[in-house]
Amino acid sequence: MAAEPQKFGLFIGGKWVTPKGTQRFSTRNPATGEELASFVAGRPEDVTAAVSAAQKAFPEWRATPAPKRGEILLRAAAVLRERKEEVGRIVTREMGKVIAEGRGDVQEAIDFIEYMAGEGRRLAGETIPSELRSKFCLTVRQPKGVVACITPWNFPTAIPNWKIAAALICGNTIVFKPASNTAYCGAEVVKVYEAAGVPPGVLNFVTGSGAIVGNALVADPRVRAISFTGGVETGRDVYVRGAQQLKMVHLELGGKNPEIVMDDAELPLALEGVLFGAFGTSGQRCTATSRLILHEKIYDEFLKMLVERVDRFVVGDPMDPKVDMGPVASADQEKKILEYIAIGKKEGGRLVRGGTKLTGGPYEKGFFVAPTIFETKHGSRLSKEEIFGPVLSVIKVKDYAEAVRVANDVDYGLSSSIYTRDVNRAFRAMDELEAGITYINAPTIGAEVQLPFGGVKNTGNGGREAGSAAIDEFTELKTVFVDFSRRLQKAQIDPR
Ligand code: UN1
Repeated sequence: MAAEPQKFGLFIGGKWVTPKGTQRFSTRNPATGEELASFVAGRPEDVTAAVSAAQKAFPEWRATPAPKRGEILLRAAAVLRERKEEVGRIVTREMGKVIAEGRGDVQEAIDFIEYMAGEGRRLAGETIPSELRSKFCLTVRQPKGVVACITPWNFPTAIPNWKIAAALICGNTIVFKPASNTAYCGAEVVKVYEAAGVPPGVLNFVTGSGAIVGNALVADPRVRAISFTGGVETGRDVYVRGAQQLKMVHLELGGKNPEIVMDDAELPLALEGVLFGAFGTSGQRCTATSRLILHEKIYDEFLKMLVERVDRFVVGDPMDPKVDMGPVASADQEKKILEYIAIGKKEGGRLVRGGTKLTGGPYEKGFFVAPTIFETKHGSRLSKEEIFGPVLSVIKVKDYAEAVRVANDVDYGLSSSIYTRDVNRAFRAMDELEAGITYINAPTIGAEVQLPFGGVKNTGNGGREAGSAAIDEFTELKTVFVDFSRRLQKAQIDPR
């Protein structure tokens, strides 16, 4: 039985509020069309109120010792662990990834919050020698102030937490805007921090469109940094607008991630890798394997193995543990993916499997696209543009050099993978693949929270999140010189 849709307000200054006269929007289950929850369509004045609350809370949060902030984070991790199953199911119901992945999304959030809680007892600066006598030099980390976290729908609890937990431990206060179609997950994340005792105004939550809420956040001069994960076009726009106010803009954008399978690869292992990489989360990961680059010697054999497995792939209700792949996240997603499939056909790719919307029976009310495999030529749009769906381009190459050339010849560089048993080649690939992440004998997905995450080229603007890099994202480094010589010493000028 469908539960009564919940109604959420905004979370501003420690209170759930529904400002007068607001309009609402709802999120729906992409597998069934069921309405899940409704939210306030935030307006610029709501953003102003949220930023004011964050600004007001900042001095006290900044002054709270980082280990104390860490204790609150640890409580948040405990609350989320307690609620893992419940929130994992909300993830699956709201964005359609299969339930094992819904739980994984939440686990990634828990892992990261715990990792950042520990950072409260580090937050390390450096001590560096002075060129002068009786002078001591060091760096300390200070929070940036009010920061905006703008997050996507594909990891609706993990990615918000990558940003929120890191920003909090560093002493920043936050306005968090989730993707509209996973606002329910976003609200649950906020409830976790509320239950953990984050003080009022430290974490604020404003739902609504990017055009209104996102833009108002970017425009507010009090917001000193913006951490954005999403599409390239929006990311570029946020970057340009942020630049006008010299804001720090952190971007995590698209990918066109290759899995290379060499002729000496362990083929069954590479097969498991590509299935998980290409069709996990219905291909809707920035790290999804969207290109399979096969050595010509194993091309026919591997493609046959792949097709046999895909033919047995179960697409359906993502809540059913026997299902391999759920729906795509929304009508917009479905439309875009089907458009790319049409492009693939038109430009002469050979459709090997899938290529259709699934209809009838369990698919009737949802957005289901069959797992799709195209044989493509490198250079075609399908082989170079991000699709963000269960569509895999297969490309034949004659040797390692060509594989790397093809792998690198795209506008993105997030993740990459090579399957080979040649250790020298594996190390070469580690060096030569143009990407922020390279996996050897493992798929392009599966990042762990204690390592930096991010990419090169159009995937971002040079920053990394997760790992200790997350601390760089959310702090200013202050350099301190302490002169205890009791005289004026002149660097570069005093006799050496
Ligand atoms: C993303 O798709 O934006 O490595 C994040 C992975 C996940 C995170 C993906 N742990 O695929």
